[in-house]
Amino acid sequence: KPVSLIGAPTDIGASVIGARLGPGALRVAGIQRALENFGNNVVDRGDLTGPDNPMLPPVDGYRHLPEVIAWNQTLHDAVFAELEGDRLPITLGGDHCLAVGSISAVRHCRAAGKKVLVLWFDAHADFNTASITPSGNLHGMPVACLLGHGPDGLTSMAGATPAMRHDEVRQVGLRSVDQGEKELLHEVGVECYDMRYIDEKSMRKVMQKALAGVDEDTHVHVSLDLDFIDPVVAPGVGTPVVGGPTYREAQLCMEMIADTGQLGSIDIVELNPALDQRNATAELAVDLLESLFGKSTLVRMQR
Ligand code: DIR
Ligand code: MN
Ligand code: MN
Ligand code: MN
Repeated sequence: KPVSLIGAPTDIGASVIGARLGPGALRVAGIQRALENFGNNVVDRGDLTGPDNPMLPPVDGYRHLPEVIAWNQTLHDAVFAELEGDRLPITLGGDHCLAVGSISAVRHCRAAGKKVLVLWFDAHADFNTASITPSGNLHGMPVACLLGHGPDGLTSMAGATPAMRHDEVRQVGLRSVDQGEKELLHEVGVECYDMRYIDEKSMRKVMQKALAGVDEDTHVHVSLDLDFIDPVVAPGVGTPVVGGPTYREAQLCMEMIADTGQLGSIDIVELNPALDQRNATAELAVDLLESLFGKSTLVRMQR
């Protein structure tokens, strides 16, 4: 499938600023050339535009809700257009609130009646709501919004509300979940693989479970929050959490997704170049994308 890069330079939902620089850093790390080297047709659509970050305190439990809605509507429309053109969109964030727009577009466009599986790689569950959030930051809420727990402007973007059923999302890498969020996650029944589970079962087992049921009729969406990876390897993020997956564990996730052949769309989010070390986290993101698109060391038999 031809690939489209869509820059969404904003930190409107984040706790610290800097993620607005993410698309530029990914381009500097050679994202387009890396994907082209795998024989992909890649078009860079450039950067979307939207409201500046006014850096205001929360209002009724949300920071910057109107601005977050505006960015997500714009991104939704851009991702939707690529999907309708039978292309594979990669959203270059930007903070993780943007996944509301991109994933709503995946649901909205599924004209083919495909099944959808969202693989959410993150240290955080991003399952807060206005009443339980400790921060008001909307990058901590996109999964809740997609499952229908959120403000109208963010839960209705896919046309149908909720955009996703709880069993269409699987979370990998969790190690920082707020108390209220932990309870809501359990109540709603989202399939989560936290770091303890990964340690006890291995990443291979986790990904076998996370990918269970994927067939030729499934659209797999990868939402990769770069704070998923251990901050020793991926320091360029706004909310690092110690005790994350290694480089190889993260790469294995991507390799196993590539093996399914069902990758349909991607978010690369929460890259904060202002906090990075010599663009290492952007370069890591490009490495992981190469693996997602099938880079492998040797010629391999499947399984
Ligand atoms: C925290 C941090 N759970 C919050 N969330 C982050 O503010 O809701 N998500 N950093 O990526
Ligand atoms: Mn996140
Ligand atoms: Mn996170
Ligand atoms: Mn159920």
